[in-house]
Order: sequence, then C-alpha cells, then structure tokens
Amino acid sequence: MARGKLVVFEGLDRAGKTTQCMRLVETFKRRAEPVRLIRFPDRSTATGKAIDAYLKGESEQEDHVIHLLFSINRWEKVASIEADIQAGITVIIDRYYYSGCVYSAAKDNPTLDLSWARHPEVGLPRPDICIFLDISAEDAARRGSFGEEKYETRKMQERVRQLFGVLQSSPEGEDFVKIDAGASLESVEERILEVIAAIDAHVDIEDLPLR
Ligand code: DGP
Ligand code: NA
Ligand code: NA
Repeated sequence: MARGKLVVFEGLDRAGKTTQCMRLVETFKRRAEPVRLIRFPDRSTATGKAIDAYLKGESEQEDHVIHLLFSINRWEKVASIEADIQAGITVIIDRYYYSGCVYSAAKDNPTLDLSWARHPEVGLPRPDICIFLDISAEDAARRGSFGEEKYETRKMQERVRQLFGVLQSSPEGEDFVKIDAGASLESVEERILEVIAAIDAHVDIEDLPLR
C-alpha cells in the first residue's frame, strides 16, 4: 500500500489556511481518499491550553518557554502522524514547524533566532510539501477579525513574512510551493489541488524525520 502524503499549509495569520485546509479535506472525502486534518497549535491538550491562554493575552510566558511549548505541542502528535501516513492516510497540517521557527524568531530576542528555534523541531516528520499561502501583511490586516490575538499586529506580521522569505531561501525552502493567497478562494483551491496531484511521495518513511 502506498503511504499517505504529508501536506503542510503555512502563511501569515488570515492568509486563508484554515478555509483551504477544510475545503481540501472535503475534496479528499468526496473522492473517498483517506485523510486527516491536524491544526497546530492543537489547543485541546495541556500544552495547547497554555498556548491558547498565552495567545489570548491571559498569561505571560518567557519567549523560549512558549517556543518549547509550541514544539511539544507538535511532538505530542508525531506517533499518530507517522502511524496514519504508514496506514495510507494523507495528513494535512494547518501550520507546522515553519511557523514555529518564524513566529518565535520574529520576536526581538537576541538569543532566539531561526537556528535556535529550529533545534527542538529536528526529528519531526518532514512534509512532502509545504504550501505557502502568500499574502501581504497589509492585505492580511484587512481581512476579518485581524488583531484579536497576540501576534496579530502589522509589525509582527511584516517581520513574520520577511522571515518566511529567509526560510524559503534556506534548505527548508526545498519543501515550499508558494501560492498567491490574494486570488479568489476558488482559484487558490484549484491551484492547491494541482500542486497536490503533482506530489510524488518518493521519500522513504525512514527518511521522513527532519534533519
Ligand atoms: P492559528 O491558530 O493558526 O491562528 O495560530 C495561532 C498563532 O500562533 C499564530 O499567530 C501563529 C502562532 N504560532 C503557531 N505556531 C507557533 C510556534 O511554534 N511558535 C510561535 N511562537 N508561534 C506560533
Ligand atoms: Na491566528
Ligand atoms: Na488559521
């Protein structure tokens, strides 16, 4: 049996990731192809509850501490992600370690750069593809309910976008496919389906961990 694919969606807040992930899951279901959707942070676990309180401004956390909590929140799901992929289920992830590195490094903390942020992520399953829904910080800010959570400020989003650019020209960039998220919902969806159809899941399961 062919292994499932591991597909990650990334982008700024309000880029449309969650909407597109949900539509993609519906497409898989319509085609009777096994699929599972995961969203990080998963706010339902103990670490997720701490993260949720932090994002809502109800609690404070030291920058490295919250970074590690986000990382734990991903590690908690590794065994089930690997099991699903091996069982032929395609796993779609709404945000992953790319956000992990970029959002943390976007803070003005001299001891928390991209390379520090990447360390706790090493060993997580590396996706077949990272679909980057590209939107300017300005357009993102115009979309609904922007500004509700911790990182939803124009300054932070601009820095995040810049660092996603840095990531795309690092070895991580190999995984990236950029899609213009300013286009209509339908044309973004169409482009996503093309990109996914073209994935050649050639990576052996043993080669999956991020190095
Ligand atoms: P979302 O539920 O997709 O809106 O994500 C919540 C926020 O958390 C979003 O602003 C991105 C941010 N985020 C996601 N993963 C990480 C991470 O690992 N580290 C940090 N610092 N922020 C993250
Ligand atoms: Na958000
Ligand atoms: Na989202």
